[in-house]
Amino acid sequence: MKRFFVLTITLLLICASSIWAAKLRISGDNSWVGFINGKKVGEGNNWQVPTVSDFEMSKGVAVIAVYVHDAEPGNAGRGGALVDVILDDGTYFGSDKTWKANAGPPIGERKDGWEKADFDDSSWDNATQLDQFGSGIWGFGAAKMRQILKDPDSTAYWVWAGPNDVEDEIYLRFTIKTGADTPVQPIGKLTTRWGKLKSER
Ligand SMILES: [Ca+2]
Repeated sequence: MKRFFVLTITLLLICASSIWAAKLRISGDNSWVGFINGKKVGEGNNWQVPTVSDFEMSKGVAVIAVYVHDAEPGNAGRGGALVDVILDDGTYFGSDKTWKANAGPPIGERKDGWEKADFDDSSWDNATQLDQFGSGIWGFGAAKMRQILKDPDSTAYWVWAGPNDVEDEIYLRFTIKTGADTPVQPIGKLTTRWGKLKSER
């Protein structure tokens, strides 16, 4: 009985430290493809209809990679990308000038593994930070977007790689890490995982 108790506590600690439930939300003007740790999770072509993808962060790490295409060449139209990630304890990460950004060829011609988790983005610039969600040139679409985003409201910024009246094919990356120093534990996910482990015994 004591041994079972120790095993239980050990499993709970492993789950509490390594598995996080999270949500990725993306909008792009005009179209986008989103990846988590190199795996494609969502794509869209109407910036007022963002994609929402639930995922699990094993080992507390996730690399978010997003491609956005602006359909109007050069200054004929302005590109924008709005991305955020919410962990199930409420921790929020929104696109801003700290995200990595890079302009390049259309996604079908890009073969350098830019979306992979282990890709080296250290040579990429920081993103150009544009309007915050709800304001600026995309502000009129916020009400429709909120019907899909629901809670929490986005506090992310529309971003781009370089000037958004010049570049039309852009790539974004952001790495999320939760460590032992993260103050809040993912309680909801822990319960789910423990229930699954128990039923497998
Ligand atoms: Ca353009």
